[in-house]
Amino acid sequence: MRFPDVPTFRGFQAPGRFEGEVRDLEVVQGEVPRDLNGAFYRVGPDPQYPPLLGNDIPLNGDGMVSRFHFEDGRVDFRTRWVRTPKFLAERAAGRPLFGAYRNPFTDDPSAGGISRGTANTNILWHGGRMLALKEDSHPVEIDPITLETIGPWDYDGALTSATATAHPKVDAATGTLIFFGYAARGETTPDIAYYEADANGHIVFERWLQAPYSSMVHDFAVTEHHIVFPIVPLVSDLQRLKDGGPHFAWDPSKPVYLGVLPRRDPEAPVRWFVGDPRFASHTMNAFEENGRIHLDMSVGDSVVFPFFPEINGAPFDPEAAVPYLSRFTLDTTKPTDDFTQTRLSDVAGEFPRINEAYATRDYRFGYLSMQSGIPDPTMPGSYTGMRFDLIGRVDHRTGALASHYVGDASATQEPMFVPRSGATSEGEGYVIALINRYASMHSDLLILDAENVDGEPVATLTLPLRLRNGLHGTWLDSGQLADHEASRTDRPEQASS
Ligand code: V55
Ligand code: FE
Repeated sequence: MRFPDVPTFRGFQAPGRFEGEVRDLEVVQGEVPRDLNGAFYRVGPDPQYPPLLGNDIPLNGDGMVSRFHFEDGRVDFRTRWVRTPKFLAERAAGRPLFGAYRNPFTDDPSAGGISRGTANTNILWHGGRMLALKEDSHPVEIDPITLETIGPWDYDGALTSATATAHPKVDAATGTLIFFGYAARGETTPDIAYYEADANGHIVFERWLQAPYSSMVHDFAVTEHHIVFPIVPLVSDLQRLKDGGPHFAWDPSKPVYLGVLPRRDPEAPVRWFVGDPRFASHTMNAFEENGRIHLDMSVGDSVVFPFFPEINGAPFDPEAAVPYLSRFTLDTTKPTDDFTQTRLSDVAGEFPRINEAYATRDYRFGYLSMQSGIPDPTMPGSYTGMRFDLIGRVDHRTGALASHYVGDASATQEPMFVPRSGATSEGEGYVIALINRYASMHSDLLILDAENVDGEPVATLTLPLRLRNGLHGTWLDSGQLADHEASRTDRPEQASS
């Protein structure tokens, strides 16, 4: 086999395609804190086979999950592909069967009817299950200890949508899972299915609605009493798929809609707030205050993905694409349908995270990958792209930004906040991130003190391999892992090969 000689599959982004483990990772700086016990999980695309059509976009690789298990100052690493139906079919065939990203019309006939999901975007722990998520398909359950695949999970048949978001929210106060599927009646349909599942993982509420147009709804927002669907003009179209075109296109003639509905209300009309076109991808958090909803997201003037074309063929605009953490405010007490946007940081940033105990509520701190904008001479031109050279912590109370520069010829992946065990305040904990080292072509795992992000790192561990760019992940503390091990008897057979 041979992968195409294009940046998506070369250099640091060359396919990893390696499964295995490294016990007791080497610590090259500092010391791993003994009060950091649990496991950090992250997932990203890593193609098993070269693209069927000769080239592909970076979002379409098979989900590769990595696990870093922390115990008494030691860290063990394990990495394994999710055995999705797609992965298993292609492994059995010994060749790629699925074509372009979210375009089933480009598949080999033998792929017909098999789920195209890659499980490559996020890891969720909820209701005693670990799920690998991709927004175009159903979740796939994996074992949080071995990373072996258990199989697709449809909530005992209650997941009636064809899809489920990779960005569900857990209300920490109740353990409730709030999630949705878009393109819920099939690719490019404007249908959205909204669900809530109780702390045991049983779906207890379902409601269907229609977006004003079909688009990528990558993330959404949840507050104590409301949910908000951001509809941004990265549009999809069935005819374009049939013509063999890309799944999404940027259509700046369309407005942004923010659809607000009260939680767990089967009937209340969706209220659509309307604004000028712009791109918004990931939610940091959202909360409400006296009838106003504040929604903190990374927002750019234009689409961030260079591989989804402008609908009329205009060239990709890298300056307009730069995302900044911004706050949308919607006043539900007023009759008007407008909303405001306020920039929360003048440093570009994406992959926002929080202390998950504060999800859906007023909060003070957020963590994200940021771009200093200072060009790195070893990486010409990279400063307008997506190389994140800073890990930032924003303090919404003071407006202060603390940041850690991850080094020359280096970039951070999504920073994960881990609360310190027994913490008494929101900000107490660690920030963990995988760092790409482009000069030596390997990955480091960096641990920062969340209250001293700009100080000396707590520890740096080094991996004897390269983990290409991933997306999102989660943390399970040692208590959650122990509970899971105790309940691990009589689970179904696990998918192998
Ligand atoms: C994103 C990632 C995806 C996807 C859609 O914003 C959006 C990121 C890794 O897959 O299918
Ligand atoms: Fe995402």
